[in-house]
Amino acid sequence: MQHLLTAGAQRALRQAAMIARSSAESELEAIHLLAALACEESRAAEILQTHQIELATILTEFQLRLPDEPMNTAAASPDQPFELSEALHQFPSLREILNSALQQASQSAIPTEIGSEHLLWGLLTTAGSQSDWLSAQGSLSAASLEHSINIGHDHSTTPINVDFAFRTVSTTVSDQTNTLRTIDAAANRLREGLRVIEDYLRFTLDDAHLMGLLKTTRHQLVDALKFIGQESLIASRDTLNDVGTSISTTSEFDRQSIEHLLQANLKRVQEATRTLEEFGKLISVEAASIFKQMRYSLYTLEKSILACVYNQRRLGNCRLYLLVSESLCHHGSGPAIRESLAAGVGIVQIREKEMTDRQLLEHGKRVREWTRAADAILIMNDRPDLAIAIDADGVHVGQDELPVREVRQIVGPRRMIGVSTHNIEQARQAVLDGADYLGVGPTFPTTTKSFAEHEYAGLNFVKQVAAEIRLPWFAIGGINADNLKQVLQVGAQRCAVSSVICSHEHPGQITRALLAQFPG
Ligand code: TZP
Repeated sequence: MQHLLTAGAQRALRQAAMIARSSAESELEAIHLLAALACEESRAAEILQTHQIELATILTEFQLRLPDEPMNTAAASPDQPFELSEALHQFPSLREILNSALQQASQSAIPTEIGSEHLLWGLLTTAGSQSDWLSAQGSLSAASLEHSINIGHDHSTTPINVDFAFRTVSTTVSDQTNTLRTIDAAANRLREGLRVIEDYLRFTLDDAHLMGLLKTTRHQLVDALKFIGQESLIASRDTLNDVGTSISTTSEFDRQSIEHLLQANLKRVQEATRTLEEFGKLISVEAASIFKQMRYSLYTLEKSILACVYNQRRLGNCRLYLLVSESLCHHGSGPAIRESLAAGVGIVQIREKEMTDRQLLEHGKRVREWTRAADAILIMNDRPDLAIAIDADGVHVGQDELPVREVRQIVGPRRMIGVSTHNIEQARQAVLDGADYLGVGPTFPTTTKSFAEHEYAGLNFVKQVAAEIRLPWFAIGGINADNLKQVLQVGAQRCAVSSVICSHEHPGQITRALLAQFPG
């Protein structure tokens, strides 16, 4: 029977021979292999790192030298499979280690090549004083190593919370290879798609928050693939004989806009995670479960990214948002609304705490007419039912009012939902919850609404949001013509005000004065 070594294991053996030579040793010994395993990019190196066993420590402890010339990796890992008998022939001094590695690899439930992790096992179980030294470092015992080795292959490890049944499927070696080939291709597709989306978030949307979430997805991919084994994926790759590489559809090259490109890649990564999840079930339940989580995270991310794009367009040049309360207005809310609309306010919010529902309905209908005539957006504070009744464009809720999910159930997909936020965590959460815009404040002390001490956010919060969130947002709270500049200076592009316009003798005049301070 043939026993093959993975490319990583082959490289480690060759590297060990080079280390022995540069350390002027006549015979290749276990310590050289240990150093080689620690400097390779391999599962063994990962396991050693997990146990805080560093290459530098090994070199010092055993007085070894790395070769001056880096190893020629092409020559070191030829495409040719490398058989155990050949390794035994070339490295007779490692016979015991290789035999023990073979025994460990043969215990796997699925056909497994001898990998670097199995060589490490061989070392730990046969190499006398070196294995004592290894165990004395970190917490690397035979039991913990066996656990690490089997984590990628053994389906009976600690059960994890997945809601699909997993069966150990007995497959042929050829099925195994094709499964790994499929996973390798889907992982590449996913990695590439994620990169395109990340570049969009970085260079077009400039959204650090969503970019951070996407990066987490990329790290999840790395974690999931550890359960499958990077070396087996590479070994099963056969791009030259992949019939899919020569087939391309016209739609693949048809990208009409940057948003179209974005959407195509969002779909691409979701499809890739589904393939990974399905085929992953044949190899590792842990990996399949991570792929599933990734797919759901990508759905949420898609929604949040597209909400940013869509609402940026919807709110376009709306820089100034007016919250109107009858009680604040000198000459009644009607003149305040009409004059400020004429002067260029882009959004009006009805914020009445003292009107009955009947009064609100009548008042709301009038404001709807004025805002419609001015081509401005109308928002109802806190009342999704009344927002629908007066055909407002949306509803605004605070942290203690109905959550976005419930409001969405009432107002449907098209009306906007604004959410008040008082710290960066609330702002990030509102983006993921599906808000269409945010209120960010209070920026300065205000008497229009009372806040608990801990809710006072200040300019610093505005600055934080400016640095990472691109869903449209309005700085709010105590903003007037004297302090607006400071708000714009820390990065706000939109502001919401109430008393400064409502209580002004000439609402149109102060509106113009505020708008004149916005750039461009
Ligand atoms: N939410 C945060 S601050 C605020 C609200 C409703 C009041 C804004 O009013 P003003 O008069 O502009 O301070």
